[in-house]
Amino acid sequence: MTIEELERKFQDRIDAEEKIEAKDWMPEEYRKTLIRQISQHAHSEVVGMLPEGNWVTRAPNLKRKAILLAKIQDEAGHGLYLYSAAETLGVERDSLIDDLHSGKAKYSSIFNYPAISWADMGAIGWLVDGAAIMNQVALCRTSYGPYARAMVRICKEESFHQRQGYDILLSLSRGNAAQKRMCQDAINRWWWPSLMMFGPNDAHSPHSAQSMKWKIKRVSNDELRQRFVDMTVPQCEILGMKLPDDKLKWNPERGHYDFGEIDWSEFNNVLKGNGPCNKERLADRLNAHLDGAWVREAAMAHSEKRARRTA
Ligand code: BYC
Repeated sequence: MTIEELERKFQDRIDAEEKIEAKDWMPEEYRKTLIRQISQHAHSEVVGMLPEGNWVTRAPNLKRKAILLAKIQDEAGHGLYLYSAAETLGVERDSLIDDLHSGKAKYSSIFNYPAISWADMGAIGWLVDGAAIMNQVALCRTSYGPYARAMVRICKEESFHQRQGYDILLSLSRGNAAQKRMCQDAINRWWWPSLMMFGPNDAHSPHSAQSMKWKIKRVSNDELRQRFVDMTVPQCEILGMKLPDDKLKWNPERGHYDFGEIDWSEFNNVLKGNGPCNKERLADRLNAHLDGAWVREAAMAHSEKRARRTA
């Protein structure tokens, strides 16, 4: 078969909603796009543990601490499923991790903002995990089988994450004046960066057209962002808090909330490595990796010993 015929057959399978599996023929660009997106996603899960890890020892009580620990462990697990999904495409996990540590690979912009109060644990769970779920529910129907299947499990865990975050903010919003202020301040700081998580506007998203055609992406950046805004506004009303956007208003004609313009210069600046915490996050990740070298060596030695015994 010629390459054109293979490509046509591949697109027919995608159009027929068939899942593409690891050993199936796929265009080289499809493979590369998936490796890029899945590995960025994996890196985001792993770097995403850092702002929260900062609060484990300062959680206000034992129950909150146990819940936060469980959430952070889930995120490590999500990173592992996703690195495994990327490996099915013929790439080595070590090389992906090297690209993260060298600054070559991206991870979600959101994790370059500081978590400065306990209320930030609530805002991250409610807004950041909420935005992540909105994106990931759509990815459960992505065309690449191993990625789609990983997403199903991840989404179940993410919905617990979102609820635990909302629960933290609900408690603070019913607390004393200082707790209410803390809650509002965290919402003010995390709202706009959460909207940026969905990526550039569709008109400025270089990968969207091809990724939508290949059904890697099922819903566009702008549409997911709009769904997130529509879902979040009523939840914020229950908290009795305000989202920091004067242009936020229900539009009965569109059947959606209108909202203000995102500061794209801030987004681009964070992507270039100049956000408030980019350098700190990468340094912490690299140190954690170096600190874990003995664990990796011990695990390798153990598996070699077992293999020798079996042989
Ligand atoms: N941050 O053409 P576009 C979580 C990049 S973590 C950084 O629209 P695409 C959690 C984009 O990569 C959840 N970079 O790209 C964990 C591209 O750059 P390159 C993370 C961004 O791929 C712990 C360029 O901008 N979720 O749940 O079609 C605690 C052009 O963009 C961002 C995922 O990773 C950004 N926000 O669409 C709590 C979901 N946005 O590669 C929670 C999987 C865009 O050309 N990923 N860029 O250099 C996706 O769904 C898609 O990759 C995106 C972007 C919607 C993010």
